[in-house]
Amino acid sequence: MSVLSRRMILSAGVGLLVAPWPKPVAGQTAGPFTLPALGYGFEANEPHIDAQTMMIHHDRHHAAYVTTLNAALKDHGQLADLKLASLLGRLSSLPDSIRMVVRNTAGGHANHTMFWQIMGGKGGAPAGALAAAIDRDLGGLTAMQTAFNRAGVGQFGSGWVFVTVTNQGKLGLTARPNQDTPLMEGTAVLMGNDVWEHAYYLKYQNRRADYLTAWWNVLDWAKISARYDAAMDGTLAV
Ligand code: MN3
Repeated sequence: MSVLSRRMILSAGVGLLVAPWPKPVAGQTAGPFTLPALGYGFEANEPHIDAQTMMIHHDRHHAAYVTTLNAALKDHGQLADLKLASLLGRLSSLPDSIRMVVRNTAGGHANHTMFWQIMGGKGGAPAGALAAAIDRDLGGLTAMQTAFNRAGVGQFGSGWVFVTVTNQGKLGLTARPNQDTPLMEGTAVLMGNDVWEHAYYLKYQNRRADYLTAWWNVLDWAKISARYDAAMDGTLAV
């Protein structure tokens, strides 16, 4: 372990207890990426996702991805200038020394940024163009939910389930391990669920299927519709 990474971990451990994240490491530039605000309270997704899970997940897990990503990029100024999706789209061209850490942390940053955006709602059903696309491409909301939940249960170990969207508005369903994302293949993400144990273990323990089922109750379909429109406008960031 390098001196820098050991320092980061020590700093991170202290930061968990006493300070909001991200906590800059002495002598290190702040880096180009920042932890986005949730946009709602930690309790907003109760009772389906508990406030403690939301706090740990956002303030610790996501914050750590951002801190580690910025540290990895700090000596690679030209990469640090890239937008997150562009960085994820060119992993194969990155230096060997940082490719894996960027894959994991930039992926984690993109995935969680999307994840917070689409929650904080009351579930229900999509409307308008998005509802029509779900009917056309994924067999309707109920069929989509069934296939999505099945993919989530079937994802071995940690990972994500995603609904992808093309710039013509065509939807697809896919799962990825770890913090991988379809953005790594240049494919936009409409929405997705985190099936890492840290996303659900405090409340659901090993019952991932129950978490996947409950998650639909906290979605904000207006936000997801806005992402759908942005994907077709070419303005969807991650
Ligand atoms: Mn997570």
